[in-house]
Amino acid sequence: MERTLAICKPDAVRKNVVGEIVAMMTQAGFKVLGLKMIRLSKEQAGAFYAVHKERPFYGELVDFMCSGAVVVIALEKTNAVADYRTLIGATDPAEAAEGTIRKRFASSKGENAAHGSDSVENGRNEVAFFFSEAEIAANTL
Ligand code: 3AN
Repeated sequence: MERTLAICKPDAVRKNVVGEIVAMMTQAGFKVLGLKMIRLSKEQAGAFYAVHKERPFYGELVDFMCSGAVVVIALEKTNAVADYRTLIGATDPAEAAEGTIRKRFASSKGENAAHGSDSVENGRNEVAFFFSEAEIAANTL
């Protein structure tokens, strides 16, 4: 079993499509280990996206992720990281395949509806960024 972190970004929350996105996850066979709506601080968003610090869009990305509520979701499945990347689709919605979350709900490369961890190690670390093991254990009793 593998874990991955999904985030419904502020654009998806504003469009009121969180339920549809979660339904796409569960229909694709993912188990929800944890789910919460939160408002990220600049510090939290900056730390979460620290790997992108040198990229030209970093400031814009951090501001966007703090611009409204997000829904963070810990998912579990065999091959969760790769399978969830397939389900969300390409970063640029113009290149995202039919039936993917970003094809359905993203408006641009920046406001692209959903986040997904990009490696097995990041999947574990990003889930731990938002959910304690005790919290996940309590959710799965
Ligand atoms: P992905 O989320 O598909 O793994 P990354 O890792 O290249 O994409 O980028 C992380 C996040 O940074 C993206 N989800 C997106 O919100 C934002 N981003 C990527 N490229 C751009 C860009 N050219 N302009 C604005 N934001 C971007």
